[in-house]
Amino acid sequence: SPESPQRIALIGAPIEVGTSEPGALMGPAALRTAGLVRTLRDLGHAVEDRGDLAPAGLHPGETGLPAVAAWATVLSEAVEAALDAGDLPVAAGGDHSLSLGSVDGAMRHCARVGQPLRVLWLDAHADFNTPETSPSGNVHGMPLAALCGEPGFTGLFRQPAPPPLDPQRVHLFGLRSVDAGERALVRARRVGVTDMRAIDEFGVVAPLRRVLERAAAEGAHLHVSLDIDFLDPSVAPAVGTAVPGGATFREAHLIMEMLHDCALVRSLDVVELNPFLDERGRSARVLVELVASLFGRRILDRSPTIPEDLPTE
Ligand code: 6HN
Ligand code: MN
Ligand code: MN
Ligand code: MN
Repeated sequence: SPESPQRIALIGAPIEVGTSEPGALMGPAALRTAGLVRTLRDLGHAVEDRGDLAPAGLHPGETGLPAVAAWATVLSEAVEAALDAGDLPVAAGGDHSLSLGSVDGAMRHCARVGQPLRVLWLDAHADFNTPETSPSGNVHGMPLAALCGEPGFTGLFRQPAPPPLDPQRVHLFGLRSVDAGERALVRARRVGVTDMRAIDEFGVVAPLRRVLERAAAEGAHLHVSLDIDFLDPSVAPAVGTAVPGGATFREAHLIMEMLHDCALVRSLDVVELNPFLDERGRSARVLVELVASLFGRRILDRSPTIPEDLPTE
């Protein structure tokens, strides 16, 4: 049931090899300072803080594909092991290239237990560039393309690799900045999309409900990847790639409550927090608030199944 306590494994990934804007490696520390562990424990969960990962043999300051691959490997191993042990892994970043590892780990776990994997990507961006289409060359704009098996990423994943992620089981939510090359790819691969235009027209509830119903119907493992730039920069300024017109706090909060109520979320990334750009810890605190809602904090106890969600008393 959605109310049951979880065993949560917090996995810090202080990684910024995927971006050209320094500061994201302080993300895990800022999330801890903002009370991530304490908040989840106060909700009744058993939280094990596994500390920060550090790929063996990776020299500080090393960049490029070898560094990205080293991070993907350690993260994949940590997330897969946590899932195999029945824990719910929360990967705290760090830039969005960390999802190369976390989603890869979830893919391996799901392949072994025969469960379909669905990915909900809360982000201003599609992160579906390839080295060919990328205007910046930054790997944090490419993880979904790599995970979905696009060419140009040889040597990134540990071998043998599971079959690539099904792009039609990926849903981009909050999209408002897409590069020309990735736009064509997102369409050709038929990635699911709820962009800001759709959210403006229909709100977050109807589109998200559809995504969750599909996941529930196939008994999927839902992996949620929360990029802080999903939020409007006025809500969460600690972001290297700010795009105006993002989700409000209330929209994000409602999404998290719906994700909690659906009880399908089995792994989570919290990425792209850049504490160097924050205002007195505000963005880190916003993220902790949102994670708390995803893990069951509610304003008042109420049934999640009241028809039309109207309060009855
Ligand atoms: N992120 N589409 C841009 C690029 O450089 O490929 C921005 C990517 C941002 C990635 O926010 O995780
Ligand atoms: Mn499982
Ligand atoms: Mn992203
Ligand atoms: Mn983004």
